[in-house]
Amino acid sequence: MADNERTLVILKPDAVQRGLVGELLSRYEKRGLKIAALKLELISRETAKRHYREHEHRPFFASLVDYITSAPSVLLILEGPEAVEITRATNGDTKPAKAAPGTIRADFGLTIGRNLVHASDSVESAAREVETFFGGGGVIDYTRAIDAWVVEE
Ligand code: 3AN
Repeated sequence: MADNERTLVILKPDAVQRGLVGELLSRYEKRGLKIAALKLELISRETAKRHYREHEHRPFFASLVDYITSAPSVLLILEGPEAVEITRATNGDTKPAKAAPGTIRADFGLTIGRNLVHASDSVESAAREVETFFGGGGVIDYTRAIDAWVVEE
């Protein structure tokens, strides 16, 4: 069986404002991923700049920080085998026009500037992002009764 991983997901302000939180959480849950942490938070500008620091010199950096801090986001940690890759595949391509049908960004999004969700792009980024958003606690280790029906031993 593949290694269990944890990944950090953000349901961005557009997802919350459009009333899509339940629908998007449901997609991850139906895929079999387990929620290890979950909270609603207005991301601070300082945290947003740190989270997106690799894009600091890109022309869209200021609007990206404005967008992610404009209203509350839902932050969560998903857990499961290959959770990093599986969650990004569930989200779809960064650009909604290129996202495959059936992915979140294709089914609910039109433009890159309102692409609804974020997920860590590697196990290393996930560890850093989990620390950024849940360093203060809130992650719970537990098993689900259905786990043996989702992942083979
Ligand atoms: P992903 O979120 O798919 O990992 P990244 O890390 O390349 O994509 O970009 C982070 C975020 O920056 C994207 N989710 C998107 O909101 C924004 N972004 C990326 N490229 C552009 C762009 N060319 N124009 C506007 N916003 C962008």
